[in-house]
Amino acid sequence: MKKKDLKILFVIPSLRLGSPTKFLPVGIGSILTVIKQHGFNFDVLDIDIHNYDDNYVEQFVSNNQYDIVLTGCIVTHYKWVKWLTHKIRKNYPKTCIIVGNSVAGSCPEVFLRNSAADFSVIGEGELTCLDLLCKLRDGLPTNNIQGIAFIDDKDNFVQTEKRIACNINDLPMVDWEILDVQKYLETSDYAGAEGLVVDDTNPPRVMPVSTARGCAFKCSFCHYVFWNDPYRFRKPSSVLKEIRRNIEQYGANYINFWDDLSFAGIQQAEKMVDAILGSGLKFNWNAAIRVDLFGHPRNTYKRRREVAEKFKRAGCLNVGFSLESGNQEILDMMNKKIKPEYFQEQVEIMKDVGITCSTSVVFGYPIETLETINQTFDLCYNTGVYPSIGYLLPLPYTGMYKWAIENDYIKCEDTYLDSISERQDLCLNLTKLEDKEIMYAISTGAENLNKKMGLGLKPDKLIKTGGYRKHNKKTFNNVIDPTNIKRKENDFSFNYSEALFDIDLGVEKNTKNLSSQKEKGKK
Ligand code: B12
Ligand code: SF4
Repeated sequence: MKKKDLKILFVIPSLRLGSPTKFLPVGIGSILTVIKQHGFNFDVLDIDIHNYDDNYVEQFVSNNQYDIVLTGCIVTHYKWVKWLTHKIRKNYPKTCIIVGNSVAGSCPEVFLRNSAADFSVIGEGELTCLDLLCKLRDGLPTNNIQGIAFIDDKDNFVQTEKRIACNINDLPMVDWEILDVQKYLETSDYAGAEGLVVDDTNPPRVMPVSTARGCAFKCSFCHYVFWNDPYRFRKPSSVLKEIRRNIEQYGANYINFWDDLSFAGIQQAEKMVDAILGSGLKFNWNAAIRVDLFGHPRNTYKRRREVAEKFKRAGCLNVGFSLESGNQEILDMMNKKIKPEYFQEQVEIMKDVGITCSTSVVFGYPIETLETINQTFDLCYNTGVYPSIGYLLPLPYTGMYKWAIENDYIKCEDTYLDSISERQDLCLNLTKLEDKEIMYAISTGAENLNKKMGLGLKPDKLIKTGGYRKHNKKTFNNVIDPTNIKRKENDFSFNYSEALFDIDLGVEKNTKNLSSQKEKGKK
């Protein structure tokens, strides 16, 4: 393609079109920052923040020709991304289409064979994307670029050597000016800011910061793009530099640590909170941890409690950690490497120091029974935490996806991936229970928990299952013509955001918290 001034378009998809809460896209934002620093010019079609519907997108890609179009998102948006690539290809056969993130990287062959994309970028995107754009601009061979996959001239699937993970401290902080950052800030007011006390003098200004990449664990239902890279975390000084910028330039007062795992150990965590305390910066924040951080007896109770207190003093308002199941056998099958007791102890410590807890549970492992479902609800009740409830959603590259294929639950991967929505929908039932039985047990358990905890959640807020009827096909062998996909067949209307953020998270109500603010705003 050798061309000095490539015409490049980045498309930012919307996972939840029309959602009142928007999240700054950290992954694409980081790629755009690196590409810009290396002198590339590009346009951005930000579907998410502008809520462009499919007609608009279709018109846009039909009326505007580009040499290269790039996009990427989570694999649950597989069908839509396929649709987009085919729309581009239909109008402009020579446009090079590059797709990253798990939609392309966790199932590269299925994706490349069914979409109209030319390249899948696998794993970390910044350097691979830069390498690819430079080679395309200079007309150099692309088949030896690390971290990509493509279908060659002989129709063979080719996956190149893996790219070694970069040093995340060397990456530039995301340049949010590339996007409509003000609009994002206006619509991300409450994005994940659990526990934030807001009043007229302190309006929420929430921004994400990525402090770590990947996770030190490999649970059998999980996949993250940095799966094959070692767990890495940024130096506190680098994280704080970005937070200072966000406070000074954007007036941020709440930072979401947008990580799979913000802290793998107590020492790492303590170093970060000490640095926050020493920085003099005043902001609130939340982080993603595991139940073993403050719940595992490998550190004394006293030490765990001391570090938790420091968290609070450093401005932490909420930590997210997943119980997943109250049944040890299921936890073992998940490869979670935790015990339900850790959860109990961690919740106790966090509540003691005044930090709220968000947790999630996954129902639907093959050995799930009515009894194990109750065990999970009982544990939530005993600890006083209302969880984000979800079903096991086997996603590509996970142990449970492999299991579902081997056990004939997924017959055609492409059709299955077209059908999936979110974990709040029962997309594939791997248990011995009937669909109705498991759904009833879960909604009853949720309702009981709601009553026992006196939360007053309305039935539609207990768990969102609206998509079930649309996605309850048991066998996925109904192949869809990829050139003629209608978005509404798989409508990704938001639900998880509501399920997560609209509820009282089992927090002591000594302050005016977000849920009540939001309710007030609605009235
Ligand atoms: C923020 C977030 C969300 C936001 C997304 C909003 C947004 N605009 O970003 C919301 C809340 C909407 C969300 C929803 C869900 N999420 Co989420 N989310 C995250 C979270 C916490 C941070 C994402 C992030 O910023 N990562 C940091 C950046 C640096 O990484 P990245 O985005 O992956 O980008 C890199 C690469 O992917 C690649 N890349 C990305 N884009 C592009 C584009 C191009 C062109 C190229 C070349 C490369 C490329 O390069 C980037 C830099 O290296 C991650 C956990 C995590 N740390 O990744 C989970 C995570 C991505 N989510 C996950 C899941 C499961 C979900 C849900 C499916 C949960 C559910 N309810 O069922 C839903 C999906 C909703 C839907 N409708 O489809 C999983 C992904 C599973 C998978 N197989 O992909 C993750 C990894 C969490 C986990 N460990 O389970 N999520
Ligand atoms: S579920 Fe959590 S702990 Fe398990 S691999 Fe995924 S991010 Fe890590």
